[in-house]
Amino acid sequence: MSSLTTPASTPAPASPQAAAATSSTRGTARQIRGFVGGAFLDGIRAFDKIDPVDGSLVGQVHEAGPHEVDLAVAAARTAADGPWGRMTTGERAAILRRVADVIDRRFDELVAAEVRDTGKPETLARDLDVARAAANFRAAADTVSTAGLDSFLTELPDGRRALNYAVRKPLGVVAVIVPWNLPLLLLTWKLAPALAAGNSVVVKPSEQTPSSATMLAEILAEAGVPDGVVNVVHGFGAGSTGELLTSHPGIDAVTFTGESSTGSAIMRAVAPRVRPVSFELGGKNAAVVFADADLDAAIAGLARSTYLNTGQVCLCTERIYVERSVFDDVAAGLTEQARRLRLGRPEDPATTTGPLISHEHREKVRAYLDLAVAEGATVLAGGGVPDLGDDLAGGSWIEPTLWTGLDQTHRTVREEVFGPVAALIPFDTEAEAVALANDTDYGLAAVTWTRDLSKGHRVAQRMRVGMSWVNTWYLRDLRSPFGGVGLSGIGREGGRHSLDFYTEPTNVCVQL
Ligand code: NAD
Ligand code: 6OD
Repeated sequence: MSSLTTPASTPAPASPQAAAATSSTRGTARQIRGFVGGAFLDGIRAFDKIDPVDGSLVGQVHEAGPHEVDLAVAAARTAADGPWGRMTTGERAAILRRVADVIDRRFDELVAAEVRDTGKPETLARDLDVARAAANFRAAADTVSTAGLDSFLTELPDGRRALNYAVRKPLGVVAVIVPWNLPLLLLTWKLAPALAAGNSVVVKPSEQTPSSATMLAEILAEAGVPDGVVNVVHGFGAGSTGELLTSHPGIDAVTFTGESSTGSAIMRAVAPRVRPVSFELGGKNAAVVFADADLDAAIAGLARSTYLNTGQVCLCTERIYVERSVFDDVAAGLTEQARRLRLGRPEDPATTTGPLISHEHREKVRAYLDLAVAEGATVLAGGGVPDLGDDLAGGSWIEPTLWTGLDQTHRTVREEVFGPVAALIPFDTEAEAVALANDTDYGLAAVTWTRDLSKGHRVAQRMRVGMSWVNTWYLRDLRSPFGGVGLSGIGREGGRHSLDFYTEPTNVCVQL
């Protein structure tokens, strides 16, 4: 980490035009600052953000220290006690829809920011990340506009009658801590419903992907979200900004997406003050392919669920169980698909697959590739670091990889890799397939491929996961519950499930 000393906590102009100049340039390096109380904020130091495509410098990120985190929480508290939480849901929903409109208008800028930070193909950033950011705000506006109150008319045997109704109140100040794989998508997935419910927030984006969060703060201000309602602090996790935030006494709840071990650390941080948490954590997701499946569709679906975003989606498949009679067909088809993926620069429309997020993450994934071979894997595709020429030699590239020859005893079948890798394992019966898929400490997502719909429903329901797909993957309604069991998380978000987390009901009982 290179460090750059800057004056701590210097507020910068709040107008979007002035702010854009202040947030984006100083000298030659782009400066990525925090955003607190409606103004940009310098950090205690700055660290380099490196482009995973070629190792070039993206910019310098201002790390928030204790004072900056205090300022952010104080700004959020002031805003939480202000007009935002007292607005009608209709007024807040209208502002959130304006946010979605501004995202649409600044779509290309957001795509560019997301691509610079992650190296993902531009087409993916357009079709998935930024499109979903706007959709998240519209969905949250719809949900809050149509949410009713719980109400019960109570009639007791002694003749007394009472009307119960539960009003939903915001939690107050919510810490929103998000990872680097789908930075804007995952931030807005949490931020939009938190705001719709009337909360103020302090956002801590990943140190790997700071840019789109700072840009979003400008967009929210432009759309009319009052100052202090959304604050962004940048920095690292343990021993840095993330830990300062989650252990801060002014935080009323934490919503977090990231590694399971980080979830444990956050639980410990909030335990003394018993704050609610919503956790979307890691996974070691299974797909089950029955012999009666449409194999072409299954192979194409498996290629997508294994390799999308270079395997860096929490829902990605890393274990593929295939009925023995079609095992060789699926292995051959998926090997061909993996080898056809095209690694390259994000702006090239032919690119299907970007780099991993960082050299550090590549070292982790590469260690699993080596471990798989040591554990006895046969490598059908990939297995190492590609040579993409001098131009991309500084990037954190890895080959899309496929293994056979592994089983449940191997670490590579039990531990989350979070890269473009999967193990193919044969099975003989439906019961065995379900048992293998459920043989994990995680429990986020599963996919079943079959033409037999009864079997599809049956197996999907028996998967010990939060999300179970049949003959598709990642397709879903944003109102559906999203989350995991076991090491994959606590709670559900999406539609009314998000409102349930981001609000605290107060029941009012009136004797009639
Ligand atoms: P991570 O847990 O390392 O970091 C996530 C965020 O937490 C970052 O902003 C980081 O700075 C912060 N952080 C780290 N340690 C912290 C601490 N002690 N206190 C407070 N904040 C801390 O995860 P990552 O490497 O950024 O993301 C990859 C992981 O996220 C994978 O395990 C993946 O499965 C998981 N993930 C899960 C979902 C889901 O919906 N279940 C979605 C995306 C990613
Ligand atoms: O699509 C979503 O809403 C969502 N939360 C996706 C999570 C992906 C994990 O990497």
